[in-house]
Amino acid sequence: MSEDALPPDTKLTTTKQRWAEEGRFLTGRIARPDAERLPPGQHLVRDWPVLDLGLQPVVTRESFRLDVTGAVENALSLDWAAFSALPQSRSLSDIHCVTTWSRYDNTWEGVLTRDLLDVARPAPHAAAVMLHSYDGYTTNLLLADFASEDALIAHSWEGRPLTQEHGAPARLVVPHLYFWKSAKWIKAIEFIARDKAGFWEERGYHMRGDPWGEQRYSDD
Ligand SMILES: Nc1nc2c(c(=O)[nH]1)N[C@H]1C(S)=C(S)[C@@H](COP(=O)(O)O)O[C@H]1N2
Ligand SMILES: [Mo]
Repeated sequence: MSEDALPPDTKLTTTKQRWAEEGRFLTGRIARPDAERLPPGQHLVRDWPVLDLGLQPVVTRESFRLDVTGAVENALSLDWAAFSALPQSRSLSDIHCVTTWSRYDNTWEGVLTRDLLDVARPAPHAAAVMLHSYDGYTTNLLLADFASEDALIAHSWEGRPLTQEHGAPARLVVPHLYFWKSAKWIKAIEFIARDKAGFWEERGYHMRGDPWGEQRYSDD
């Protein structure tokens, strides 16, 4: 697909890139989700912070399109009606942001990635996905992570439609990875044969981003 113009460097963008270079917030501890609900180096918040590149695109349900492209047998271009016609599910999960805040018990509603995969049918050589958003943001996921049972393309949070700042009309939610993998204002899901770096992954953040393994930054 055509490349969007990348948003300009903002203060937060430059700061977060520096944290990756310095290895900020690493505790060196190991934790497992079954033993410890709060991953190492995280603290709990009750509100829901907004984090993005500073551009919050206005995407209405009327203008929304979600394209499913690349290594799939059945490429899709879903408008809002087609997206809403897919099976709808609810899931409860925690958020863990690499900037160290976590928020428990978020109720999401939307389309499970597994239900989308049933329709799109990834080709045998598909190994990863690149998510593309309306603000020019990208982030990558291994197919197995994208397909995890609680991952979904969410349109609602706590029973209400997502607000614009949190990614309306639809965003990805992949609860078992740091929240930068959960692309807001989702525009396209591109299936690819080899994992490659998205926006933050190119800027020093980890390719996978498992909070319990404290995979904040890339090793090199
Ligand atoms: N399209 C888009 N998605 C994005 C981002 C972004 O800048 N653009 N930022 C990521 C980061 S770093 C985080 S922590 C979460 C924040 O989501 P929230 O603002 O709903 O808390 O969105 C992720 N998804
Ligand atoms: Mo983040």
